[in-house]
Amino acid sequence: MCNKTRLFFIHGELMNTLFPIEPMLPAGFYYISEFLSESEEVYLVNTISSIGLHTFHFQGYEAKRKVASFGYDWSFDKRTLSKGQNIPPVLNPLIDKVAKYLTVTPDDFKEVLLTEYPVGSVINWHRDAPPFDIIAGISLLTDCVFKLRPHDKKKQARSSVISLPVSRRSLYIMRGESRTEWQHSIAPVKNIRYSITLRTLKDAF
Ligand SMILES: O=C(O)CCC(=O)C(=O)O
Repeated sequence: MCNKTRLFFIHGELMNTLFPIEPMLPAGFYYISEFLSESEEVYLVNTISSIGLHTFHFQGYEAKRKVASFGYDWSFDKRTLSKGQNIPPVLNPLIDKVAKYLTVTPDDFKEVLLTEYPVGSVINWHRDAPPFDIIAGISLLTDCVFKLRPHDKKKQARSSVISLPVSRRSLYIMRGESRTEWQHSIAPVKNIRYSITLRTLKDAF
């Protein structure tokens, strides 16, 4: 279920070493530290600050985090996918960079979600929305603890939780088993954190 080998990228190539490391990550989960330069981070933080985010609501509950969604938006309440506002062109340099890294086309990213986590806020355990395929997450402003646990309740135990330190300016990728068989959450953040989540759509949607 887990990659028992170390995964890292050299010049965009995914490499495996023979040496197991902790934490072991679910299959399909990749983490790339320092994906962005400091100046790219400043550009994106200024961009997000200039875009109006709104409080996230879920089943009548108001979360502390704020969001803005562009492209296709999944409503967790209605369980429907709808076309929202166009993706702002100011985000194109980031989308191009992530697309190049993953060898997909920029247009494959059909949703961009901007999220602001105020101090102490979280995202609770969940699997990503069903219509999406590849999830690419960029972290800005502060580090966080990104947690993964099996989706199957029978496999959930304290010992099955993986806690991965995720640094500002990093990129994580979730696809395959890490999307379907695992849930993820983010522990309360110590400082304000922004994230940018890029999503491709499954062929069926
Ligand atoms: O902020 C993040 O990196 C996680 C975002 C996430 O899990 C979500 O929007 O469903």
